[in-house]
Amino acid sequence: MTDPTFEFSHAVTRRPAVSIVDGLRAEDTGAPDLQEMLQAHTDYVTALKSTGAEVIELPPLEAFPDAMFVEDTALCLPQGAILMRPGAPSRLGEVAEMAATLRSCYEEVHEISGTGFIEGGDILVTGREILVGRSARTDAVGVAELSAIVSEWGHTLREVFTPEGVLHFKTDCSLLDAETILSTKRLDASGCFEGYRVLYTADGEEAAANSIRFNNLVLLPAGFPRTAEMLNNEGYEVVEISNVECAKLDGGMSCLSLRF
Ligand code: CIR
Repeated sequence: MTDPTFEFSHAVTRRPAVSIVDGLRAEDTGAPDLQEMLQAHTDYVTALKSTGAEVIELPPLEAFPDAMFVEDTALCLPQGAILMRPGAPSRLGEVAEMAATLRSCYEEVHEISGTGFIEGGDILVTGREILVGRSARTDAVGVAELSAIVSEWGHTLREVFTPEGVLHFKTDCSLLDAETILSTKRLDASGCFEGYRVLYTADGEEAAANSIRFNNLVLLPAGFPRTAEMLNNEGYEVVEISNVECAKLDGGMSCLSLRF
């Protein structure tokens, strides 16, 4: 039996484009360096492949500076995929660019087609439910439309809230296994993970929360030694990937792939 929350045979990634310097960011801390970003992206893809998964590597999209953050364009579940409707206007067109790839992988592909907005970075799929954080990018109408689609497939969706000033719900948390979540203390304080086993990022290492469990590995942004040590002590196999350039655009480990 595979566990669909962290055992994956496929991932989709997209290489960064030259236009990445125009990517969205909450605060300008300087332009990302494309060469450094490409190196980190290669390391990321290599880590995914090292688990035996097939990685579909899509080419850069100059017209969409944030297109490398593919996670926001779709939700991939065992029953099918759902194309999202990003709340950032400059990112809406990324969805059509992802559609063909997902249609070639899945028999069933739905789309959020109403007036609401929802981005994949606000969605955490656990062993028992789908948590969706309302945020500046994800609204109640978008959440309701997704809820209707996934309930047809037998999933329970629970609406939660992304903390003020945090880009996405998963900026502050990630799934380690079906029942275990890596979270910042500030997000867990909202009570959204009651009943789960929660491991905290070390104080001052909140940016380590945007990690991914992918098969046998936990891909963790590099530079958070106390969180890495805690995860190692808990028995997880941690691979550290540089996130310096993506962090300038509020990106982390989860946003760089779709996993199914
Ligand atoms: C954005 O603001 O949309 C991008 N610069 C970063 C998106 C990160 N995506 C994610 O965490 N899922």
